[in-house]
Amino acid sequence: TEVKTDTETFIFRSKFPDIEIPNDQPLHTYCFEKLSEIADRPCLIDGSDSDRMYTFAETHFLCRKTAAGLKRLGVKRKDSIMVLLQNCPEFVFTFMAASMIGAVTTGANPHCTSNEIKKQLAASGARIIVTESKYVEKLPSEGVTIVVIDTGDIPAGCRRFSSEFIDAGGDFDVESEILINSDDPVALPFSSGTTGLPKGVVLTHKNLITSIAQQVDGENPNIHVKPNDVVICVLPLFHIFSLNSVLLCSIRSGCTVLLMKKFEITLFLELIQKHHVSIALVVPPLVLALMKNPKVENYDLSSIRMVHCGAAPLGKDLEITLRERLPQAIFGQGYGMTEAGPVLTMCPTFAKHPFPSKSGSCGTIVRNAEIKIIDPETTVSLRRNHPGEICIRGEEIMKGYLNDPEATARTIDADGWLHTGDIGYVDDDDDVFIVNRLKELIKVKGFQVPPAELESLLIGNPAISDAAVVAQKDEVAGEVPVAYVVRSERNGQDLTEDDVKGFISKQVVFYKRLHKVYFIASIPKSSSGKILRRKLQSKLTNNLDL
Ligand code: 4UW
Repeated sequence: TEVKTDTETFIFRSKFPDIEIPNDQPLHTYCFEKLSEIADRPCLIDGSDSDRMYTFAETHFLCRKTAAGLKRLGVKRKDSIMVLLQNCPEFVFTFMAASMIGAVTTGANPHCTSNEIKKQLAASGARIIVTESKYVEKLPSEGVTIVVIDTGDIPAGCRRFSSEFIDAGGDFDVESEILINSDDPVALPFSSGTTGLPKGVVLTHKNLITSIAQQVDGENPNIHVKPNDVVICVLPLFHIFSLNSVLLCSIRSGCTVLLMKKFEITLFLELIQKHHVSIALVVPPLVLALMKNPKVENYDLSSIRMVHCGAAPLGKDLEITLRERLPQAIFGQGYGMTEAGPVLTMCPTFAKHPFPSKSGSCGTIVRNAEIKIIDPETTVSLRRNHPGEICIRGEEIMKGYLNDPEATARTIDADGWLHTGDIGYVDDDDDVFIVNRLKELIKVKGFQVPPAELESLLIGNPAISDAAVVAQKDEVAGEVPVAYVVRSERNGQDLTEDDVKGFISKQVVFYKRLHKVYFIASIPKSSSGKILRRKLQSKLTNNLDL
């Protein structure tokens, strides 16, 4: 529905009616609300550990034990802890335990380099890290308490998850021990937003409850998850897509989450067949891998009834192939952004009483939220069918960037609108289409690659006097980063493409590596010194000489 207000703002809302959202309680209380009714049902299955199963009662108990353990280690309300793990039950126990004691979890990618992890650690202020022995060498040797989940030998100075949290101490009284305000932070994912370096995104109990409810609550949930559903959790839990839409939405709905450490096609297919997986949440490169691999033919995937894709644009051909291969499944997209808590729009065909969705659309606006589309130049609000910057307002959007009021003010305006940096439009049926990205962010396999981060590393090389990083389209990854580099007159004459690529590879996680380096005489900039990315981007697309 389009409502024209006095100030000439066209506001778009969901085609589903708003619902009551109980967002004035702690996140864990909300997620486990039906615990007593579903205590004996399977909550987690560890697909990487001989399919070990944890019921809802066991999961809740182990979360409480972990909460008691974290408290013994001195973690207090509003403290941060870091989880540096691939998907595993201990990730879930630690996240929920932190919620129970009013602490905030920052999930980090274990593939990141030591420097990247230390930056996130410093920015988040976390003093406790839950990880695996093999990642300990990437961590500082002092000033932090390291808890490892391994059962074998562990590095000196580390504590063991099982003995520290599970086997030791008493239970934790969730109801009475710690007072949590619904505006307290509970998750701290990192995102570069529309510009600059990665920043901590403060998501509160209220934000996450609102977002989960917008997806799975109410008489006609936008995503109809049933208690006997099995949801495959292959996307990494340190990214908000998986944490929120896979894990937390499933716990709230009382269905089973099948955890996978990482995407490996044979195991993925085996697990789907064996556990009758009914819901798969995926990103476009995973769809591509599935559709291209002949092994898919050898497995029975008929249990899949819903495929939910997002985090990057999905090509039309891929969508068609997927629909052909899994004709029994409802296929649709969601559109998320870490700062938006994260879901802005969701496929209406996933609903209990569904609406049809259109190919290429990323769904309809979630309930209890408002979207407006503005002209990026004039900020004037636009009508239906006119592409412009997508802005969203609602109780699900982040409280702000951690310790960065300026970046927060650039992203959330005085009227509470979060500016996404994405270009899209709302059509006559309230379906949302994303057509472009205004912000500098590059998305590689759904992961964020902030150009500013690579540029600052490049400029740190004495053989480079200036640099700019932009996205290049890629069939497999969606986009990949490429660099324009100005050789330094004094030290850079012999600098080669491989030198530059190698210099970056050493310092960043694999998906941030440069795919191509173009040497250039100078970086085009505006009078205020901003890199003219569009100019470089169009040179790249049109293969123009520089
Ligand atoms: N089509 C085109 C899309 C799309 C897209 C995102 O890393 P972030 O900050 O966050 C995410 C979150 C994705 C997500 C979360 C929960 C959920 O249910 C869901 O449904 C599938 C998806 O990706 O990156 C945010 C940026 O990623 C782009 C867009 O530019 C956005 O600002 N993006 N989804 N369907 N582009």
